[in-house]
Amino acid sequence: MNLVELSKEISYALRHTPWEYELELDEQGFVPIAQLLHALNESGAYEREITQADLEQIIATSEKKRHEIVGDKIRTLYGHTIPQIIKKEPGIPPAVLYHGTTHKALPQILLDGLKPMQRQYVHLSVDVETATRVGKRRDPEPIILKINTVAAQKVGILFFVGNDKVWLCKEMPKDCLSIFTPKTLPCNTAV
Ligand code: HQG
Repeated sequence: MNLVELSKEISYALRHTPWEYELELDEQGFVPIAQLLHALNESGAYEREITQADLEQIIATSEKKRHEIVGDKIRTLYGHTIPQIIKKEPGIPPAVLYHGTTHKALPQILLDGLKPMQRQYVHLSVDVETATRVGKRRDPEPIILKINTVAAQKVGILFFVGNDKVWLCKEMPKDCLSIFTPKTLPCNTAV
């Protein structure tokens, strides 16, 4: 069983096209596990029946916490593009967050700030490493933006919890971001 492919299909269904699977998300993005399993198994795309244990294994072994099971329901934690806005839990983020983006997008971002584009929320990372991984999906040498979340909250930006590495917001004004350049030590510095 290819759990990566299965995880991708679940993200596809729960982030982008629940109607293709005859699923209806509740306001926090949850669907009954039984309904999701029924839809996945009905397609006949998998070599054997998908079970709740497979879903649990995906969540336990994935390098990113994309999905969450609570009781008899499952949801995808971020990345939604469906018209129905998923309600996320508000929270106070770390003082600094990061966003990995492309050289191509940078001029527009410096003019307009960060926008959700196709998704419901702007996605921000808790560390440079995660932001770099996000940015590398589209640019081999991504630009890393540093987000001053204290300044953002002062101008009324609300933050929402994605997962342990991802925070969400509706937009990020340009005045709250700067280009992050890692500090490099002069080559004669003793370490
Ligand atoms: C850029 C994946 C022009 C933005 C990742 C990004 C993440 C602008 C792109 C999650 C802009 C949108 C989300 C503006 C933002 N003008 N471009 N004003 N504002 N952009 O994919 O953050 O692996 O929707 O910089 O790891 O890249 O699928 O967002 O380059 O956590 O679980 O517009 O999706 O998670 O791209 O990625 P996306 P993202 P998974």
